[in-house]
Amino acid sequence: MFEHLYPFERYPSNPILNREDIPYPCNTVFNAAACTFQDRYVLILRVEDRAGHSHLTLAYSDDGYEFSIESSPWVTSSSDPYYEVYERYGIEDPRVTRIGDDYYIVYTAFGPYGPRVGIGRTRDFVHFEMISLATEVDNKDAVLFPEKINEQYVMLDRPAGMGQREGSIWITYSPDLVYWGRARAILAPEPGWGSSKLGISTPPLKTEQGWLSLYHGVRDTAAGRLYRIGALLLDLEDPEKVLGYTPHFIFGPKEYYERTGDVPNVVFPCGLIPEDDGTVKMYYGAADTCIGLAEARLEDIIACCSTNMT
Ligand code: BMA
Repeated sequence: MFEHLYPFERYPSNPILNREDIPYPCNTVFNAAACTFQDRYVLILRVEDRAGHSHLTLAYSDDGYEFSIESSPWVTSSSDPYYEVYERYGIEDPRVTRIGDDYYIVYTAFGPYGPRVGIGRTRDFVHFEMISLATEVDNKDAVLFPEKINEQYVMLDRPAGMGQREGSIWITYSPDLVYWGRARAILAPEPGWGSSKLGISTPPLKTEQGWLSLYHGVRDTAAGRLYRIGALLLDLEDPEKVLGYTPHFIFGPKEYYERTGDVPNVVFPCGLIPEDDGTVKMYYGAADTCIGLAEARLEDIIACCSTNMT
């Protein structure tokens, strides 16, 4: 009856990936980037090892539902002395954006100084070239736009805030993916479902109505944090302009595998794949323990972005 408020439908055989599917010992698999490459679906999995540090492992699929996982990690923390300390505790929560023939992987580098945004590139999903640690610490949840705007690369990120408001969504620009600037805040937490912090979840998807991204809103409750999902539409030419966002969450923890796990009550998408029939596949980490898949019609998500709409 209220389906239009919750456009996503879960894949009935969720979760699609569990720790048992990883062909080597690990603690969990969750928060995966998603894209297509050479007619196959690719997931860049965040796998947490038994020491509690994360790395990235590739999974491939012909249909987007059944994935086979590579037998060893693809990208692990950098051993380059220039980067090593900042990735010492792992690399987490990848997002992937294709620009031309290159696939840019934006992830959280985690080390003793705190989280930073890392950017790397691949053309073949074999070689991975590190480009930069793009931000200072206390920043994560970053995504790149799939094209330059006004000759600049554009990124959304989440520098931490102060006091009760722990983090908002910001936009920043770069000529070369190394030096970033002209940063501005575009969406802050408000009392309600995302009152503690907001962060971008999926890279912007170009639609006729604007750049569409999913974002997560976090609410601190007496029983811990709740991670839920909204959608955000940005102006195609000036992505600092928020055209609309969802007044309510459109996806949240409900099923047992989202409610129970290492971190309960978390849904955390990092990848959204558009299909030719107007639907999208959303891949999301569930309770920091496994990966779920949910599908929606793109137009239904956009229709939910009513706040701010004129
Ligand atoms: C965020 C990130 C995510 C994680 C989420 C819930 O801050 O660390 O990797 O899924 O918390 O634990």
